[in-house]
Amino acid sequence: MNIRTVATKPFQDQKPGTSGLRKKVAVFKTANYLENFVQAVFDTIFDNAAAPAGSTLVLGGDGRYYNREAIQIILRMAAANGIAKVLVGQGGILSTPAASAVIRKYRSFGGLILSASHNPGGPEGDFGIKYNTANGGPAPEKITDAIYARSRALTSYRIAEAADVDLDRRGRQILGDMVVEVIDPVADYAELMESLFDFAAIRELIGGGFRVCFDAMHAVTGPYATEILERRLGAPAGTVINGVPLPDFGGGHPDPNLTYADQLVAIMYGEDAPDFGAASDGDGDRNMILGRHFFVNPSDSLALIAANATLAPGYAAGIAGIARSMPTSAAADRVAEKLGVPCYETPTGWKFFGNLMDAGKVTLCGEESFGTGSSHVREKDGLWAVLFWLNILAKRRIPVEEIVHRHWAEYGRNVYSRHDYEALPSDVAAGLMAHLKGRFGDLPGQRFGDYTVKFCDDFSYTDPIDGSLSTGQGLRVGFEDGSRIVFRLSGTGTEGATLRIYLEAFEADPARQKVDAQEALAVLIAIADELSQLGQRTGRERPTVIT
Ligand code: VG1
Ligand code: CO
Repeated sequence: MNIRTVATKPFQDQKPGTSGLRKKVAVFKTANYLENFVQAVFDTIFDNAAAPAGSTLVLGGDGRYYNREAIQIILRMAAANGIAKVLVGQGGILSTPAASAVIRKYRSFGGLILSASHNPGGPEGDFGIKYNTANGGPAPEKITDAIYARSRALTSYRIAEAADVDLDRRGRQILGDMVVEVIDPVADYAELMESLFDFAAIRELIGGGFRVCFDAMHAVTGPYATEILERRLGAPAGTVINGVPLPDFGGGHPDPNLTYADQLVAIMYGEDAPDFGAASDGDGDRNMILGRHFFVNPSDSLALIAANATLAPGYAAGIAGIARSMPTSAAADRVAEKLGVPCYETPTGWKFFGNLMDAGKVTLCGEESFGTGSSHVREKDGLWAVLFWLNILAKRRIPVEEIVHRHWAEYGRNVYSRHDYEALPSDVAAGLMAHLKGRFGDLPGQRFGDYTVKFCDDFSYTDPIDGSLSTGQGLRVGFEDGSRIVFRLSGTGTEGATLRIYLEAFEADPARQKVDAQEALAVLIAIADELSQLGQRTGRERPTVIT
């Protein structure tokens, strides 16, 4: 095998964000850009030496534009860095949760997942890359920091001279001294789902006329959902819409929320709506759950799955604990309390859940951003959440809306909303955060109408397993009655800055729970504006996306 050592210079901006390195495709296509990051990963995990004998890497992505080209480059670099074997999804496809499952099942040392998740794709869109460790989860900050440091010191990378691998042909191929095994991207994942959920009960539910609509948004879950929902669970053809993955996601924004999944929303709020609707994102780790004319808030979904977990065979013995990201509502905390299990509050991003799951402290994890998952893998998992809901519905046989209403009546409702202000000038966003933080000394005790500030802080987290400290994770303003507002800057955007404002209030009275969240939160929304000088500083009259 011929290996070339190519001289290179460090890039300044290869710091991984909330979920790996995400940039415009044009940036990734800059000479040596992808190569530098990949070499920095290999140098970090192999300690600047060749890979240990017998190492297996998992490789795949969400099928977006530049996926195949990037895979060919990474395969040649893997061979040049002494990796013995790469498992790559056919067509270059592996959803993020499927990649996690494959890493775990085949005891690989880790994986490279190519995705910018819910960000748009295509030549003008975004691309991304993320390193996951042997537990199947995103590398913890310790490792991503080391990768970044290494990328800043890099002077060369290694790449094999070899022909392209045929990504569409399943089975073994040889690249230099390395074996490339092109695998079915769906099979291992589907088998894992069958081991967790009562497929017979779901099949019976669907066979009885229960109607489902799943929107794959022309992203990676198409083949997974078609295999599982239509083939294995017997849902009629057409249950999965937008099921063919396209490099530009059909021009859409593969983000399963009420704004971007508008086709599904129209179906679920239309006449003759199906009983259950769901969507997933670019790389298959997010989920949106809808009932007929009804939206399930992701924070509620986590709580509800926890409360009903034992209905699914994989969780029949109960759950060890729950973890949620800080901005996620405290609905799950109430369920944990009732179940007598711990509930952990972590910073945003799935990488903070890995240690807790590895230590057996938690079974279920969730984020308000349409992310739910469990210790079956180490990523959030869109279709898993959909199947969990179908399993619950198959057992309880009441509509989605009724399940949520009964849950609120029993536990109280954490009325919740997130307002996103996308593509703000970075200095405006930074100025707003600095202004708000500057007020923190005076805020406690101040009254805003009926709301009195109880505390405010910049959230930081000490990992209970390895003691590592993460700071600057979001500005919190808590009120005496338990309501709160959180301000956070996104770590996944690629244009300017995205400000996220998370609003939460608690309603214990069932007679007042069935209200519109925006109405119920109107006063808090106004307080958020006043505290941060939002309108004045951004000139925006309304959020880009409301969830
Ligand atoms: C967003 C979400 C966060 C999620 C992350 C990755 O991050 O808020 O909860 O973990 O995306 O999700 P941020 O920093 O933009 O708020 V995925 O589906 O893009 O991998
Ligand atoms: Co995603």
